[in-house]
Amino acid sequence: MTDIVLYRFPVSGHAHRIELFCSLLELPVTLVDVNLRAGEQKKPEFLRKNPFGQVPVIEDGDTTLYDSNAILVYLALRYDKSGTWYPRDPIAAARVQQWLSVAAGQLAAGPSTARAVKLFGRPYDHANAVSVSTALFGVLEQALAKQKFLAGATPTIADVAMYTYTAHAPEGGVSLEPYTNMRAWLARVEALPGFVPMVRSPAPA
Ligand SMILES: N[C@@H](CCC(=O)N[C@@H](CS)C(=O)NCC(=O)O)C(=O)O
Repeated sequence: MTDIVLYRFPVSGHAHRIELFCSLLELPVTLVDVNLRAGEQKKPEFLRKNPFGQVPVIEDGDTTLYDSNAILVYLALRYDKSGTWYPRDPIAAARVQQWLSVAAGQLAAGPSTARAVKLFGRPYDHANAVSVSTALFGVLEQALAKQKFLAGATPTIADVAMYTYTAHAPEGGVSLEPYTNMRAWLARVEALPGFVPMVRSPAPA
């Protein structure tokens, strides 16, 4: 199989989702860094790959795809022979989709936004992002009291989508200390064969 090309930024959690999932599936990947600080993602050649001017983008043969969750769905349906990472059963698939929506919703508006303020000086409302994070983590903590992974007993792309910005929440000033079940789940994801971490950034003082 020829390498999948992943356009990413090393501290982008959205892009890390894809690097992580490719590694879990043992898919060969060529990483191409897009310098977000220099605005490379808004240049015409990159906008042709993703009109929203964001990473991640993948190229797999003739196919170009953007949006991290769409890419996770594609990779699972195309390459996961076990069929477990994105189950085909209607109810099981919907349980995964619920968390993909949370990843694009509360996880992006909460921990990801809080981190963007602290690490990159983005002009967002940090207090609001922390409050969204606290509400989200309350729900996650309860969900993980009942099961090992977000959509059931085995890992799915829901866990991949939710992992990175949850694990890196302290970089945005959101502590994981109060959440025992969540920290145990993060450790379970980190113990999966093929797990690769995203580079850590210093937590704010
Ligand atoms: N919904 C998109 C969000 C991707 C996203 O927010 N990417 C950020 C990096 S984490 C980005 O490229 N930001 C640069 C910009 O918006 O100019 C996805 O899931 O892929």
